[in-house]
Amino acid sequence: MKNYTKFKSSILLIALAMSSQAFALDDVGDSGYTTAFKGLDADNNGTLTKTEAGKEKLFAKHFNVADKDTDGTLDEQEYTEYKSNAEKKTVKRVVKDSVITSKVKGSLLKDESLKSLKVSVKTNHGVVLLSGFVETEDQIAQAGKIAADIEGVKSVENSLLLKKE
Ligand SMILES: [Ca+2]
Ligand SMILES: [Ca+2]
Repeated sequence: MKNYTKFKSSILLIALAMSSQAFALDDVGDSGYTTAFKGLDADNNGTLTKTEAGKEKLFAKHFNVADKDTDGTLDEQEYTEYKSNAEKKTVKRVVKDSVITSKVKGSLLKDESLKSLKVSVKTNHGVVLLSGFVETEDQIAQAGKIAADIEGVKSVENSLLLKKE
């Protein structure tokens, strides 16, 4: 039985990794950037001012970082480089978060005192949120400890509650 659970969670991990990979390849194609760049370049002069680029949230926040040669405008290369890096980072983070969620779920299932309980696990930026109902204070603490021990976990928000009799 134990082996079966282990097997199941590895399959899940592989499936997750594969679907995220496909998503990454689809999403980070080059063709979209030129279209988006032209869409922002309101006066059609081939560069983006802070106001033009600022229509995208990413550049409203990080215009100065994206403007590598600090000439006060973004050319298409600066725009594409910054945006594709930011998108890759997002994809990586989402993959990391799903891997953490799977690992936490897997470890909770392996724990004798917790495996029969329905604990919901969510991960956002490495922060794991545990929620659901358990039977004892020990189970709350144990689930929190298990989650905190998983590689890549920054912190645990333990919102587990005791079941009312
Ligand atoms: Ca322009
Ligand atoms: Ca520039």
